[in-house]
Amino acid sequence: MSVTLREITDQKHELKNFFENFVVNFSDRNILREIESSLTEEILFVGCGSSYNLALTASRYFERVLKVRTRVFPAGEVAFEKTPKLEGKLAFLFSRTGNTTEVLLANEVLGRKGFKTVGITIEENSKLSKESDIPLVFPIKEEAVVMTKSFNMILLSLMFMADTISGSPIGPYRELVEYSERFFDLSWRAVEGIDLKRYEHFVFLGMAEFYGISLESALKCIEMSLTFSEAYSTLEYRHGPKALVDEKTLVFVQKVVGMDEQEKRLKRELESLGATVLEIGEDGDIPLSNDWRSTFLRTIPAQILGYQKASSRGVSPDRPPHLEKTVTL
Ligand code: F1P
Repeated sequence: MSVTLREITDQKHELKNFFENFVVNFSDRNILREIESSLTEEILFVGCGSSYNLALTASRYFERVLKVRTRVFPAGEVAFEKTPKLEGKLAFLFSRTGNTTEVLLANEVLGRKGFKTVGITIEENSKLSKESDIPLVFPIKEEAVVMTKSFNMILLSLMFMADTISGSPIGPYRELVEYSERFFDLSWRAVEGIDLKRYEHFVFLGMAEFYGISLESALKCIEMSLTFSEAYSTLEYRHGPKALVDEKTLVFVQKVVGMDEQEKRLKRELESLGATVLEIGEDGDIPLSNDWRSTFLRTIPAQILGYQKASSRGVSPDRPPHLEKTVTL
């Protein structure tokens, strides 16, 4: 069995155990105190590739729940000091493998500027875990080149942490985690129902947190299935990119609270141009609560799509050409 598929599928059962055994106790850590003491400052979120998408998505949720100001940068821009002036005292640095060169250089630069760095990784023995001020090592095993379940598990943990700090109830997370198995099956069924050979262009649309999810969705489909894939903030798609729509285009829309009317009109318009549109969310083709807390489940349909499209094209999702698990400069 493909390692990537195994790790995508692991989420069906692992999310629940991970939530009950790790996430709910996560709030004990001294990281909470650091965040609480930085709430009036700007907090930086930094990463590369999927970890950049994770940083972007988490930052939007931190802003929403904690009312903090955040800034998000690709690690390369921090590493080579191409950012505007950086202010604040806390930076979250994301790297699944913990050895990506730009992230390690960014950690050094931020340390020199007086930031306390939180190194978010799944590798205990990585350089990031050793060199960051506060290593946050997640108990997740992921071997494939393509990052899948760790994206969702880390995101869930950080979102839960933000809600813990803000004193929000945790009940809704438990419900979403309970629903994750069914959501996985519904996503699988929805993707299986698509004649994937027909589509050569994938588009992922979402707003706010769901924009980060859309970027990650597109990246999954590129990495696994080598299919031309793009992501936009939902309504941005009408401002130019839709010129590329035809009957080979498959569009995934992440539904957002209060946007039903706009989403309906967009769907109608894109369908009239020949595209197929699938909605993820309340009353959507793949049903899910539109609560922002559902963010940590929302890449699952695209992870399945990437895998299935790779299979239909006869390419291996485990061996994306030109990619390595860790990029070193
Ligand atoms: C970041 C990353 C991956 C991507 C690729 C190269 O790695 O960009 O997201 O899939 O294979 O590296 P990391 O810093 O999260 O380990």
